[in-house]
Formats: sequence, structure tokens, C-alpha cells
Amino acid sequence: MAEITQLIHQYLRHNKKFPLVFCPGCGHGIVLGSLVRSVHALGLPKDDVVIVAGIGCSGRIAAYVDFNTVHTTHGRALTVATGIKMANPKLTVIAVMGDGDAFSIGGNHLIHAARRNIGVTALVLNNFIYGMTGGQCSSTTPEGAYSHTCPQGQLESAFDIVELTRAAGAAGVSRGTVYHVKELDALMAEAISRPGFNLVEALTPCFTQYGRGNGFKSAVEMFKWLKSSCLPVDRYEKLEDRTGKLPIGTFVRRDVDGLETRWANMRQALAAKKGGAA
Ligand SMILES: Cc1ncc(C[n+]2csc(CCOP(=O)(O)OP(=O)(O)O)c2C)c(N)n1
Ligand code: SF4
Repeated sequence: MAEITQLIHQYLRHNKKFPLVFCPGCGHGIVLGSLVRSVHALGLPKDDVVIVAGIGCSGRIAAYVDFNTVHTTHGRALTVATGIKMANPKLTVIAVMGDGDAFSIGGNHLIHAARRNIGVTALVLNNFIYGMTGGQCSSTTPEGAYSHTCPQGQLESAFDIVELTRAAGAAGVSRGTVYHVKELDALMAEAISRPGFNLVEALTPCFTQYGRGNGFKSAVEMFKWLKSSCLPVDRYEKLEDRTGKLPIGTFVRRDVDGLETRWANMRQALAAKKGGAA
């Protein structure tokens, strides 16, 4: 308890209104906690950390944490994060986005950030829906699920975030949940530490806009669903019947230099050729 109080005082902005703006039972606050604990565990000075958030309930996280923060426009967090990392590679840059932000309106930026392997950590809060704007379907809404824009059930298939990002070339790809908090903390710390583009998908319940319309009786039931359906990837792979199950853990670990490093190396090589400084 004393440790939690210390983290609250050290990392949260005291002039912000608490409790958080999130609905009761929303998982986003748990992801906020995970973000703070992972930065703390890595011993990163607060002034060296930049949180770049998009627009959405998830983007509100940036308002509460006492790092350098930028609240950008919907779908563009990764473009701003890319610019910051290229301008000052020493900074730890973390882009916080919802599934709509990262994979719908911002999907193009995400695949190119992964392809370029810019040294940014993408933290995607996947609640399968547009939470902030009232429950429209996103590109991760499961086929058949209810949303206000597909009341008869989603006809489109959902992106598999892990496979999409892996195919695009990211250095690291992992998935955790807000039920498995300790594991999520560790996935975050690992992703922040690895050079190149690293994505962490955090499954987080939105009872208000998603659960209510999809047969869950409460937010608690959604947490129970995460508990019963998600399991470590090594155990998942041994299952004969994987119906209704989802693997969590790290799926991709690639040894690459971030774009910012390759850029600096290129400049140095050019300068050496010309006999001047980079
Ligand atoms: C360019 C632009 N298009 C649309 C919107 C409206 N808008 C704001 S948040 C949002 C969706 C948020 O959903 P998601 O990114 O999944 O985050 P969540 O609220 O679920 O955390 C939309 C469509 C906007 N602010 N800007
Ligand atoms: S609408 Fe959903 S995502 Fe937004 S705060 Fe409420 S529960 Fe969380």
C-alpha cells in the first residue's frame, strides 16, 4: 500500500480531477497503472519519458501522468511520436491509443511505424469498440458482435492485431489483459526496453459501450471473461480445441536497430566520408 501511495505521488498530476473520468469498471485505469509501474520498474527519469496520446477514452491517460505529455488528434499519435523520437532519440516515447485510434483511423500510420521500426512503444487499449463516441464498431470489433453501428452484428472480420503488426515488421509484439496485471506490467517493461517499434495490445473491458450490448451482465463479468478465456501463449499452443481462447504474452522479439539509430549511423557515415562532423 505504501508503495502504491508513493507511485501515486511520484507519477500522477495532483492538479487533475480525481477520480478518473473513466466509467466504473472501465479497464483503462488499470492500463494507466501498468504504464506507471513499468516506467518505475525500469528506473526511467520522468523527464525522459514522453506520452503521446490520441483521442478517445484511452487518450485521457495522458492528462493524468506527470511525464512529458502530448494529446494529439485522433489516429495521429504515432506520427507525432515518430517526430519526437527522430528529433531526440534519447527520449522514451510511448504512444497510447485505443483500437479505433491505432487500427481504424490510424491504421496506416501503425503499419508504417512497424515497417520503419521507429523506436516507439505503442500501447493499444483494445476494448473492441469506439468507447468515447458512443459505441460505434472499430476494426477490432469481433465478427457477429453488436455495436451501435452494426446492431444486427458486425459483418466485417476483425484485425488480428498481433498478426498484423508482426507481418508489418515490428521488433516486438505482445498482448496482455487488465485482469493479468502483473504480466501486463512485465510486457510493458519489456516492450519499452527493446529497440525498434514495439506494440503492446492491452485487452480492456468497456462495459458501457461494448459489454452491455454483447451479453455481459456487468463489468465484473467482463473481467471474469478475460480470466477464463486468455492464457499464456505456450499453454494456448498446446490446446487441441482453441475455440473461445486467446493467447497472451510476447509473440514477436526481433533484434533490430530503431530507425533513429539507423538514421544517426547514416549521418555519421556521410560525415566521415566528407571528413566533417555528423
Ligand atoms: C479526425 C477525427 N475523427 C473522428 C473523431 C471522433 N472520435 C473521437 S474518439 C473516437 C473513437 C475512440 O475510440 P478508440 O480509439 O477505440 O478509443 P476508446 O474511446 O475506446 O478508448 C472517435 C471516432 C475525432 N475526434 N477526430
Ligand atoms: S465509455 Fe468505455 S472506454 Fe470509455 S470510459 Fe466508459 S467504459 Fe471506459
